[in-house]
Amino acid sequence: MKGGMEMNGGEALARAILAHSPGPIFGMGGFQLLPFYDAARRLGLKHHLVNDERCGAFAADAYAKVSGRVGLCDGTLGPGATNLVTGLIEALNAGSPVVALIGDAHRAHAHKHMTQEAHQVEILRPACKELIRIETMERIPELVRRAFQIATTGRPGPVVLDVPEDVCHGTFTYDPDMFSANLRYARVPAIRCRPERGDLQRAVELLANSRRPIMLCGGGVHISGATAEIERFATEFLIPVAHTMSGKGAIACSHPLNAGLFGRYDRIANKLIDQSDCVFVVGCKLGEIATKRYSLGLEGKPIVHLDIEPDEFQRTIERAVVLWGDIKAAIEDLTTALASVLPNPELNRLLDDFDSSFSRWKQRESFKERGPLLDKLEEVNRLFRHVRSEESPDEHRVARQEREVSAAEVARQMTAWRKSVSARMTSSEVPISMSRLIHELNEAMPEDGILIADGGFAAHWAGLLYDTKRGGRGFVPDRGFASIGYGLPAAIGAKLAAPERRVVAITGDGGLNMALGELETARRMGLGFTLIVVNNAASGYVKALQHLMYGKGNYVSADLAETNYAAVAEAMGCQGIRVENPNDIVAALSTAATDAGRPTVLDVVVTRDPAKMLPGVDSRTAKVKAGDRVA
Ligand SMILES: Cc1ncc(C[n+]2csc(CCOP(=O)(O)OP(=O)(O)O)c2C)c(N)n1
Ligand SMILES: [Mg+2]
Repeated sequence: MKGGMEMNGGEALARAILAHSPGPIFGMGGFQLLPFYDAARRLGLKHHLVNDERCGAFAADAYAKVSGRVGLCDGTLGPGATNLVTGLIEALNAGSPVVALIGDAHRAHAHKHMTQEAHQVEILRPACKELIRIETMERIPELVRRAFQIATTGRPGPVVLDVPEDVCHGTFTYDPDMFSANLRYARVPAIRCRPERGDLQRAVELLANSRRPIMLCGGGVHISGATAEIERFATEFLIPVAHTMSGKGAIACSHPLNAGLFGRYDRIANKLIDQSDCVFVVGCKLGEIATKRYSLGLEGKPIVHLDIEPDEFQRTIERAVVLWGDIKAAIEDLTTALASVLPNPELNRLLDDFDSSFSRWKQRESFKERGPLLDKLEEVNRLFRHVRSEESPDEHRVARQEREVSAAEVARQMTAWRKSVSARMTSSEVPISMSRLIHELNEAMPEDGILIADGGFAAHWAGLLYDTKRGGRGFVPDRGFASIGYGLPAAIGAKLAAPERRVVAITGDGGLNMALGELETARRMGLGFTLIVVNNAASGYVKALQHLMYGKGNYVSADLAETNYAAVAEAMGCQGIRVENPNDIVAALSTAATDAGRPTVLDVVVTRDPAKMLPGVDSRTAKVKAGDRVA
């Protein structure tokens, strides 16, 4: 081959990845992939050692969620590879574009009890969107391209590249042209597709005639980058927006049409759904929590369901008009199509104005004398009235008027709800209440701040009460798999994805115990984020459920040792601040913000009373009644 480049497989992997203008890689080495790490060093690929590969996958997932770019992670043969499973399933269920590289056994010796050998391909295959085993050195560039393409198209997801030791260590002569890449596949959504026209028309009919529609938005909105379009659509057609934990930020929480979280815990949204006459589900899987275990009362309502993944249609709701396509593209189309059938309020206002001014003018003496001019104007006005009735058939006009009234109700109800809980949100109780903590976060977070939430009840409290101040993914929970242990590694990924933005993570003490080693990673990397530990000395959600189901005192494997995580953080070279009094939260948050070169752990001592741990009644343990405590 003329001008061929001889190199080992590890270097070919590194060059093929580099061609995609990649972000950081999180992983832990082993013998099989050594040539890859060496090439990464030589070629300037940013590789960061983590202390647990699962955390590397979490960091890659959060990097992808925040940046929209492919998150990268790796692990060695066997335990390194199997440690990735939990993080990969988060990315799979959440639709995050991730590419994971794993070493595998030398094919000359596989199946002879090679050290660390396992059936890793079989173990990982159901944990990812696609697993590609690289069997020939020549195909490394092609299969890396394939991995990026699969990760970023359709519903994005994680792709595993399984690389046998001999493929990574062997050498081959490559044509330099083989290391090309289409950068479209470096981020999501790589390709947008639009719903079919007939389906769009059916959706328009349902929405145009609805008087109390509501949108239910999930994380798909963020994957598509559709928040600006959602806000415009909701505002133009007066549709309230409720959201899941992952869908928070579909429109800003502070927007007057934002109805907050719906599902297991809500403020006003579940009631609005009950009262609605048309539900528009957008990029939302309608899973257990979103539907209060499939009891949200959607049956029998006209439903429009928009998703990039057709498998989601008819999974939870039998009958719906389906819009199969990219959310941003579909909402654009829907906005145009609805505008063409619905009254144009601006035009109607103009025509109404003319009509009433004209009625007044005609009474004037000076006008009465001018017969022919008056006749002409009379004719113009008749024409305008005709345009107006064509423009807005009666039923559409009435529907819009009712939508105006019900849309205005949303902000009023939300204000009333906030008032009803304001005493709890500002409570001075010690130990600190979760509502007070989130209230202070709401005050302190900048408009472009990012709040990461761990899988325990931190996510439920923050999902319910944290208010984003602008549209977009400002709240990053791991609701794909809801594993605990996500908060700290996800803060690492998020900070690398958006170094200029304030990153705060909120985690349980149990969740932090699971990932504690990554404090060392974050300090080594010099990352200035804030980690709030909700310190209840308990596996709190589990303890609260045991309390509800088996009664006071009947807890098992629910308590953790009292630990001072501020001291732990200091011992690990980070800044640590212990917060026992709610009045100290503000100062602690601002001290944390000033340390740009290392993480700060805010060890916040919260309630130890299992009756107060959950933000509301979990419908799995008791029937939710009107007037139950929420927040
Ligand atoms: C890996 C994993 N194991 C178990 C669970 C079940 N689980 C949900 S919440 C929770 C309690 C976690 O304790 P902590 O992190 O301290 O959060 P808290 O509820 O106390 O705020 C557990 C064990 C889980 N989500 N993930
Ligand atoms: Mg806890």
